Amino acid sequence: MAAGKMELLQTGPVPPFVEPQLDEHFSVHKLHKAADRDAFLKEVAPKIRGIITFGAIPIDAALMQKLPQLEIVSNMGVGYDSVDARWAGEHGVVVTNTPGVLDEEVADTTIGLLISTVRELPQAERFLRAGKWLEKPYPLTAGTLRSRTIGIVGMGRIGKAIARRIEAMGLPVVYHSRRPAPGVAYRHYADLKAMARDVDVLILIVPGGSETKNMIDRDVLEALGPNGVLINMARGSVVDEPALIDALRNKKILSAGLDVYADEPRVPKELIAMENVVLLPHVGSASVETRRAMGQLVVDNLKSWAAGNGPITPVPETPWPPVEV
Ligand code: 8YV
Repeated sequence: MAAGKMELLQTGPVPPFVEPQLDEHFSVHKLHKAADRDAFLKEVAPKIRGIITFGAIPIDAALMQKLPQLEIVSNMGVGYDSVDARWAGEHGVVVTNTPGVLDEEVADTTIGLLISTVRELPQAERFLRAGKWLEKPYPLTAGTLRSRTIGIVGMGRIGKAIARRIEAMGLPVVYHSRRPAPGVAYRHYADLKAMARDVDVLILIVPGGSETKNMIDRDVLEALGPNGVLINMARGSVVDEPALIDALRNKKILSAGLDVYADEPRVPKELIAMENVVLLPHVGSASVETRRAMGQLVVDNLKSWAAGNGPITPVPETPWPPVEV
């Protein structure tokens, strides 16, 4: 371990291509590998200047408070709801995420999940593999994308990339967000329930966290209606999961395609038992190419910081250069 390298705390496994770069430039302490995490943390805490995180364990005030030299938290992912960025901002700690490099990949996955869910492609594939096609054709699907209007919840970079694809498929797009997105011509709904009433598909691509927690509740699902399809590419916390299970079970909506869950990687057994859902294991951005680009941005943020050049992609709660209040 060379002296003078910036000391980092790593809180979960990194993709293999990130590891050599981290080891070359930093002295990395792997919390997730420690047998006794409390003892490990106590020992390394005084020298930790940066955290590298993937969302699996919360980077909250309680953890950050234990690290007196902490300067930067670099999150691998565009969503950073597992980091208390507000606390970080108030205590002079910079948080970075990985925007931009995963937009198209996540948008591609969203369209795949949408079509899979509406046209039951995974179910049809299971049918073939089980040898059932020899007996009869796969039943006609109740769902079709034709004649549907798509309501996107969240119109950030990924929301726009999804909307572009849906437009190309010949389907009308509307959206809900707190404020109308500048330069976006699709119809904006300030009221989520009103949009749910008017559309046949809801695609969720909003940040997680307290502001969006359970925003898809029983009322929104009822407004979506018995022909409705829910696609969640955002965070499990955005959906009231028991209400969703109830809506699917009682045919209050037609089907759901989910990439994210409230308590990942644990998926409710009720969902696993259902046929009118398509369940992905949080793979929105999970290709080698995109994860490489995300990993590179994590490393580059930390390298830039260590070189005294500030962060490359700070989150809005921790602007750079810092704004004096
Ligand atoms: C990652 C994501 O799976 O970017 C995000 O917000 O959800 C995903 O791309 C996650 O961050 C773990 O690295």
